[in-house]
Amino acid sequence: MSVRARTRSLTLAVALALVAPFAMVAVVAGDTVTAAPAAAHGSVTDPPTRNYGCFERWGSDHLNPEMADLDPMCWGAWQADPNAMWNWNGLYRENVGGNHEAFVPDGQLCSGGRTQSPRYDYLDTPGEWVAKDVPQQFHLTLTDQAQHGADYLRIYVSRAGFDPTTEALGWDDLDLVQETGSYPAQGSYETDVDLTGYSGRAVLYTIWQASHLDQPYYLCSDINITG
Ligand SMILES: [Cu+2]
Repeated sequence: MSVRARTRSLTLAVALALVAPFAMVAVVAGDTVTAAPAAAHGSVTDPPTRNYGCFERWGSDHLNPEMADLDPMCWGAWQADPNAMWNWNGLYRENVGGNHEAFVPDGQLCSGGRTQSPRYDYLDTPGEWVAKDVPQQFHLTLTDQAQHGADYLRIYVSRAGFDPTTEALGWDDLDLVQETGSYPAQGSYETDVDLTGYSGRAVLYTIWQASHLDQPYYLCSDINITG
């Protein structure tokens, strides 16, 4: 077993050990739908969320020292807590009752209000997150490994003047651009997004309200709107 593989196995073992008690609590509470593996949830994979993007670019190369120069925010995130990337699909809260703004404070939107702290906390850090170039109209894909279903996807974009390299995202930085209807349980939920009137560096913020229980996901994707 290579050093990298061993590190990864240990990381996964730690992650499972941490998650298992929560899964048991959920079962005791009478929830019968949490039988899916703890690691199987989902995220916006295109345009990729901060932690999914890091996983996609560096997951098989996360010990490469060049990451610090080539992708400094991912490097910082790996140093802070590698499980933010291994568990790119687990950035959720539970029992929010739709009151997202009450549970997720300004400055903590990309960590879902520091859910499972400190795992995802670094994702709130302003900086040179790698941004994907997108046209003003594009297709968003949310990958759902657990097939939870979706009550809705609520999609926001940061306003002109918001600079994700120097500011942590707050609710008043966002414009709501779309709320979808529900989706049946399946492997991905896709929608067209229209950002006519917006340009340049921005954060796309997606709330995925899963259907199997009250389990919303809070997902920051860095984009550069062209055209
Ligand atoms: Cu889930």
